[in-house]
Amino acid sequence: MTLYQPFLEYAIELIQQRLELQSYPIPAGFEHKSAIVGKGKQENEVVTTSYGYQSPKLRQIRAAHVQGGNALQVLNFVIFPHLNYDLPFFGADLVTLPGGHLIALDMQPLFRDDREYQAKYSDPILPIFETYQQHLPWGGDFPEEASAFFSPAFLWTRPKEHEAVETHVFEAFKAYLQAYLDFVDRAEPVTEPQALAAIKQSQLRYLRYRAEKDPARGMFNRFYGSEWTEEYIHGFLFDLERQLETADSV
Ligand code: DBV
Repeated sequence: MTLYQPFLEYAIELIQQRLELQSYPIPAGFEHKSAIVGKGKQENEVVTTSYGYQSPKLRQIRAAHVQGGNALQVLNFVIFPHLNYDLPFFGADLVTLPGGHLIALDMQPLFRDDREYQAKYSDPILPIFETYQQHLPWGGDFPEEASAFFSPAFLWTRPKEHEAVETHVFEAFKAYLQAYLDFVDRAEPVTEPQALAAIKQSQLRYLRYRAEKDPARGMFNRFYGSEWTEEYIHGFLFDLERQLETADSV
């Protein structure tokens, strides 16, 4: 059972159609990682596969796909725009664990409390959000400090039924990604130095939060050890700081 494989295939096909796509380098040893976990009947192979792309406006489009049997399926798919665009992040965290499904889908704003920014990048998504929220009610508690990073169109839900993931969640994922690519089509480069500095600060704030609080850290530590995990997080999943240290343009 590979619940999120169709999501991944859809996303890759769509970005290939709509963007001038190039691959994004994945550090050696991180494209494919597997481990045997559990004992006896519980024994399972857990495979993590990584995907990376880039386009003229998008610095990194990347996915981590974790497959470890029926009760362990994760697709974390994030798009990080180049620092000279005010585009939000596309963020999808699709998680199936023994306890159930946990779905987070959003266009995560750079400037959440800026009304003009909201009008540009959140308001247009609200009708899409409302369409799917009818079937996918609010998922309840989530870390208070994370709320600063989500938009009013944050779809956060814990569907009880497997089928809801294959239908409503999949449709919502497609609609959000299409709408995101519409934003990308229209985005114009930012040139004003103050605006550029604000974008960089906001991207770094987001990135540091996600790297520091990555909810998958515990899971990856258990499967693959902490050395691999930290390198995966800082060297691939949330790599902006590293890139700023080494590259002259990002
Ligand atoms: N989450 C990631 C990456 C993952 C991943 C890179 C590759 O950012 C998986 C894997 N998310 C993942 C797993 C869990 C969650 C949970 C395995 C379950 C952890 C567990 O229960 O042990 C949205 N993801 C979550 C939660 C939230 C998100 C709110 C619940 C965490 C909790 O209750 O503590 N997406 C996540 C998030 C941000 C985001 C926190 C912040 C900006 O964009």
